[in-house]
Amino acid sequence: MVKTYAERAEIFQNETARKLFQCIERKKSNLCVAVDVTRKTELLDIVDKVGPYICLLKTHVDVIEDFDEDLIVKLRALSESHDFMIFEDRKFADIGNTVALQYSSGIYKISSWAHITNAHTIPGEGIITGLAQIGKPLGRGLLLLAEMSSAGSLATGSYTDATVAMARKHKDFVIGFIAGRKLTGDDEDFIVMSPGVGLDVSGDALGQRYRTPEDVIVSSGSDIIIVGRGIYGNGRDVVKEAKRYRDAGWEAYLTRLGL
Ligand code: 5IU
Repeated sequence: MVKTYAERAEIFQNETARKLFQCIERKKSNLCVAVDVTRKTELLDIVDKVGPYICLLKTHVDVIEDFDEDLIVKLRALSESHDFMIFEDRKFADIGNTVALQYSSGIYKISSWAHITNAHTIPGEGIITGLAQIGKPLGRGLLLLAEMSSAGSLATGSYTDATVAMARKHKDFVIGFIAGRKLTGDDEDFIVMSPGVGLDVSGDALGQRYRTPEDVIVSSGSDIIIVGRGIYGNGRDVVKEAKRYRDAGWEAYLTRLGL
């Protein structure tokens, strides 16, 4: 029996994972919007429009040219008023001591505002313990990059398996994976978020590959679809597209439950 988001929300050890699944259930949305734009006002405008339809906002804060503290204040206010969580797609990849500094310090102070962030496992387990030193006391959650959506990704096979093994050792802080499919059995509770989701095109000119929400959620057992340019790309009606992906993601989830 496939468990519902509400049932799984009760199982997680990690507070952020529990809150995210409660939010998904409340809003009937497994949609995460990835907004890769370079201006504060543009980012805030898109987030305000898509906010009602998403459970999670994915940011790349280092591409914002006019970044300042005020952006974080406003993003947090939108996260409260529209009821979504924030995932900074930082993809940490250094030794534990360095990532702890990158997570807590510098200009962005990611740990102070991002409920969720993510890390490559190439450095080994120290990356998790380093990030956990900062994130665990704040109740944050970490996703490990077990697979990538881009063509020719090296994160496959034994690399993906070793990533899952690392996650199992840190279940209080590692809440799941970025991957294209469910990687563990139903008895284990990890969240799978899948980027590379689009309904209209099959890829971009730089190696991105797109699959449909149905493929990702029904056939591959993923939990959350991550959609970027399919929603805010050139000439698109952001609200219309956000609703369309929210509906497609939820339909796919109901199909997976057999409803
Ligand atoms: N992203 C991927 N693939 C991955 C990982 C992250 O596309 O394997 I890890 C990010 C990059 C971008 C978003 O921020 O997800 C997808 O955006 P588009 O839907 O616009 O391609």
